[in-house]
Amino acid sequence: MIGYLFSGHEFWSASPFLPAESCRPLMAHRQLKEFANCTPGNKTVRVLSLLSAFFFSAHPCFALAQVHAQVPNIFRSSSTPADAIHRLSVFVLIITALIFVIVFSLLAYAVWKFRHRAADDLREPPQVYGSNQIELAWTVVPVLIVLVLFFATARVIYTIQDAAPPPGAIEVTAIGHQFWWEFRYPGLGVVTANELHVPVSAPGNAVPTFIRLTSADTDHSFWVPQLAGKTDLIPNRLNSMWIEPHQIGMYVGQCAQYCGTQHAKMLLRIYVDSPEDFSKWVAAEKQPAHSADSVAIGRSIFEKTACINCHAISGTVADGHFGPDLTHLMSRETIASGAANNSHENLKLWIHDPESIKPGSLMPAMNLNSQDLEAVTAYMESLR
Ligand code: HEC
Ligand SMILES: [Cu+2]
Repeated sequence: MIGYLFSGHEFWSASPFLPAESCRPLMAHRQLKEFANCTPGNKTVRVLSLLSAFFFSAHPCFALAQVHAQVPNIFRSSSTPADAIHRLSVFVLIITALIFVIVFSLLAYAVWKFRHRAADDLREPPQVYGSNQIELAWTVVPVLIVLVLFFATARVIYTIQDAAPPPGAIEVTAIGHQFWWEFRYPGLGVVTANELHVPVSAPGNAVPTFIRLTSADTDHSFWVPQLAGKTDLIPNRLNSMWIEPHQIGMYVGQCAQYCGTQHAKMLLRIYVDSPEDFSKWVAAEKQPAHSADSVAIGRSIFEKTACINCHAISGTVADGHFGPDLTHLMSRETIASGAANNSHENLKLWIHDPESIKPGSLMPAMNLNSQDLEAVTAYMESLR
């Protein structure tokens, strides 16, 4: 059990990131029974360990989602603030583990050494009152330990929160929506959703990304464990945080503050690109929407339907901001905030009936007939 907790794997695995074949829905009934039979101890202990085994093996799967097999991991930090938090947590863990070992050894020693013996005369042992030495020792030592933990934590909090953006830092505004993320790069003129791209920060050429966070509706929380701690997105308030990733790759996270029905399907992906890839991505995102004649029918249906009240596509009349910007929809690997892969089938299913992918999503089913649905999907797929 302890192993499970500290592997940081099972517990944090956000299933939509796992390929279907690695899905292990729930520990099979038979396995649970075997587990119960091989667990020693009385009934209560058995029931408790059974429950915890069940809880930690729970692994809900969504057949629709088959993307990267990466899972967030709080023990594999890959960014300056996350490294500092990780070092601090190991430090705290070592100190508390030492206290645990010392206290439990003394306790075990006392229980053994002073156990009841047949020859005991049953008199009270000597009672010690008012020993300044003992009382000072058990007051001062814990106070010192708490002070050490307090200052170590305060130092990390201050170094992270007081960091000023160096020249050349990337600036992003993240806006939480029920149940998706809006990302704006005010300095670069880019607007996107759910999948954040940032450049890698190499030693000697630090390019951190500073993120200002707010919300359009309820409270959300931005959490990518490998890159930084959690920061809440609160309406009418601007919070801030930063990341400085050292390794190219894709990092996953999720909304860490219950924000409504689909909170669990409000997933985050951060793509840490090489500087060249990042510039290429920015250049492509700045382009207005690609417009091909072959999808003119789909485009006109899109523009004559309520879609344009909620979605923006640059270079067209669509200028809604209730839903994600669709200008470069196809540059994203997932749709609906990581709830499904961005494939032809999923896009069509989403436009036909968002509830089937994300029950409770705030996009209504638009009831297009099958011809129109096909045309609008083709238009969406032209938005590269
Ligand atoms: C009432 C507002 C509203 C209308 C009308 C609407 N949408 Fe949406 N749409 C949303 C919201 C909100 C989301 C994000 C849902 C989520 O992820 O929880 C969304 C998500 C999407 C996505 C996925 C985008 C992404 O990157 O995740 C696509 C594609 C999409 N809508 C297409 C359409 C099309 C096509 C129409 C018209 C037929 C349409 N929408 C009509 C609100 C709307
Ligand atoms: Cu949320």
